[in-house]
Amino acid sequence: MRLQTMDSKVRMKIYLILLIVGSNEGNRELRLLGMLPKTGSGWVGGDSCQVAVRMALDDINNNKNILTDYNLTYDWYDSKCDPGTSVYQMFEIFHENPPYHMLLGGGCSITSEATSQVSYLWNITQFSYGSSSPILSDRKRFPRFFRIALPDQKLNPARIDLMRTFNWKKVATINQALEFFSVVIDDFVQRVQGTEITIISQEIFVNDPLTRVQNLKTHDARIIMTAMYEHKARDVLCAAYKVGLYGPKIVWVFVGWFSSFFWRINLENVGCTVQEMDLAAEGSFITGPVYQNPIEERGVANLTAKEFDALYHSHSTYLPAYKSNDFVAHQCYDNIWVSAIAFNCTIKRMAEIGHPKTLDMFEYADRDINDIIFECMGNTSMTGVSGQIVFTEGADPNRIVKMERIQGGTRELIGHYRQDKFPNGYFEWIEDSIKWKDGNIPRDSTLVTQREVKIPLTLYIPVCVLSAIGICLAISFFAFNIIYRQNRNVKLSSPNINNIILLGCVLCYSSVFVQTTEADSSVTCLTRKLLFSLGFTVTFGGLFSKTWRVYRIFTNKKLLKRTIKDYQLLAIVGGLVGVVLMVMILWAIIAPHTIIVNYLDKQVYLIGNDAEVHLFVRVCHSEYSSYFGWVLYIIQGALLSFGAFLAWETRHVKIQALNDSHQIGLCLYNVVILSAVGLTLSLLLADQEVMMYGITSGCLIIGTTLTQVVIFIPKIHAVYHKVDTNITTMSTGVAATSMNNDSRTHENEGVS
Ligand code: ABU
Repeated sequence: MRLQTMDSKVRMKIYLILLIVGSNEGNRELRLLGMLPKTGSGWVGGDSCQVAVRMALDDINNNKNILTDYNLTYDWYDSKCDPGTSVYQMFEIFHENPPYHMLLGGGCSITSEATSQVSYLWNITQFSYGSSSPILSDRKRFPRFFRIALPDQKLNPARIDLMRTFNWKKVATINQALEFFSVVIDDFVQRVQGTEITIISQEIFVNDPLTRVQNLKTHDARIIMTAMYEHKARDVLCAAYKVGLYGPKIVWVFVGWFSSFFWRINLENVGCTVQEMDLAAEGSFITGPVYQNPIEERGVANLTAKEFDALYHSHSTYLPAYKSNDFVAHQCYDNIWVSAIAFNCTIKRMAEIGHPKTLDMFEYADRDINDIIFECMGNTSMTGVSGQIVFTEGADPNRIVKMERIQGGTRELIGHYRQDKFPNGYFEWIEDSIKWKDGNIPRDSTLVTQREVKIPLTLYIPVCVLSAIGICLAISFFAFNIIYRQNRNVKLSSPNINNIILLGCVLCYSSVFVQTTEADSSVTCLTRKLLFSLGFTVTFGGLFSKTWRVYRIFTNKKLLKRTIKDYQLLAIVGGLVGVVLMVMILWAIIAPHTIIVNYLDKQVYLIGNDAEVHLFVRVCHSEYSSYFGWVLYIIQGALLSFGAFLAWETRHVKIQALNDSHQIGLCLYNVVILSAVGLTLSLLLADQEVMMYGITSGCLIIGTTLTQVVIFIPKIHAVYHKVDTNITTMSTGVAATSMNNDSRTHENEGVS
């Protein structure tokens, strides 16, 4: 009977009449008051519950073995899943109606919490059929409260095992800012402490979850545990759609007591279409207890769960619209039966102790009667259509957890988690029931793999082969120098210095064997620089020292008679090498090289939309490398400038075997062009180590090869074509002379 406001005097008369009449056997009324959420938001399964309540009342009142001589009645009000409404209505009804023996509800935890903190003050026991909040287990706060539903934190072991099953180690949580949901999430967080699972983000929202959902996306959350009422779940999914946090890689985990198609209904004020909500919800997991007795057994009502199911769905008051919340029916049915058993126990107990009243005469002042009801409730143990029901304090039952998944827009059963089995729970999956998109299990985060950039063999080998060919060429020129050392052309071209030049070329070539990546020691770091710097210095030092000798002789008459010996030129080269070595040694001492891992942020490759490859390179780093590098550049630049000057000054010495000025010009041209190209490209390709290696090595091989070819080919040509070695000069007014007639010493050591 739905309670309407009626004149209190009339009600009082009815009450007195009922009290007198009710003392007659068979008419004694035991009054239940139920809270059924039928409107509002949160959970509104009151209608689905009420059908089962009617069935239970009929079954109990027609059963001669229970509450004999008593009539169990049930009044209800719409709690609207709202705490304020629930308390206000309860107060009004208690005030205006004859005493109730028990308060049944709420269907929502927030109404149970609000009412059970005051209902005990009326000396009334409260028994909920559907409240899942963990805090309701707290007897200090809710002294006369029992419930039949499994608290939501009991689903957490199944959720954690779900993560283990699919190797999800990173999880985010989001909950509505209610104590109920915060406690569920806190329990989850505590349970994962010390496991391999990490909480990457914990979001809490009061009203609009949009910014929190955005934050989940920012944290790259993929697996998201939720705790909220279903209208808030709709807001969350819509927000997820709006921020793009949906698709096959996103896995939401919702609770099982949401209505069947919670993501598709009541979308008027949500701001997303059904299609958008379908996209956002697809792939979500739903974990909830099995609400009906999984064992085919007849309980106290002489019904199996299946038989009850059939009767429920064929009941005259059942409407198809109740389907979305009809999971609660078994608990509602058992809710009435448990109350009846507790009342039965109370009646007996009162008779045993010779209580002056019978139970139907209960008034709110009768604390002692409520104590008996409470004690009887606590001792009740029965098999119902929802399963085994016991009320051991602090021991919520370990029910089987049902695992569902939203697939193809519908909610499909995929398995069960047997946490009823001691000691550890395990999954019983329904074979092939999970349909992952493209057969891929989503990852718990973007898969970031790191790959070292190495110089590929396809580049390294050709570069090394070219370099080796260059070295062979240098050795060939060296052999030529040795074989034809008595040849006049070779003699005049300073073969010793030429060999030094070749040594420099070999050093330059050798430097490309040392890779610029995969640096593994500071020795490797210095080696390439050392080889190149020494090679460059020796090559151009040798070349320019020869030219310097020509310059000295042909720009100064007095020196025509004076000898400039090879060892003096070698000393010059040695001096230059010494300077370079000193710089390198100081570099190694003052700013030793270390190996650093350089992440190439601009080079992140996406594999599908779920994996990234981050490239890194191991390179050499020295704190003052730019300073020491510039010192070397300056030395080499000065050498080149001086060489250019000498080449220019000796350009009129017209004996090929003697004067390399034209070849030097060509070499300088090459070096400058190649250096410019190399430097520009290396600046442009700062992060492209492989490309850098290829370009610098290429420039080096081309430059070195051109240098030795330009220097030596004319000499080979002169030897084979017997070119005349007469010396003339037209520079700076020095008179022409003939080396052939003038000095034997000159012939022995080239120009000296
Ligand atoms: N029967 C729905 C459970 C939700 C709640 O405890 O509020």
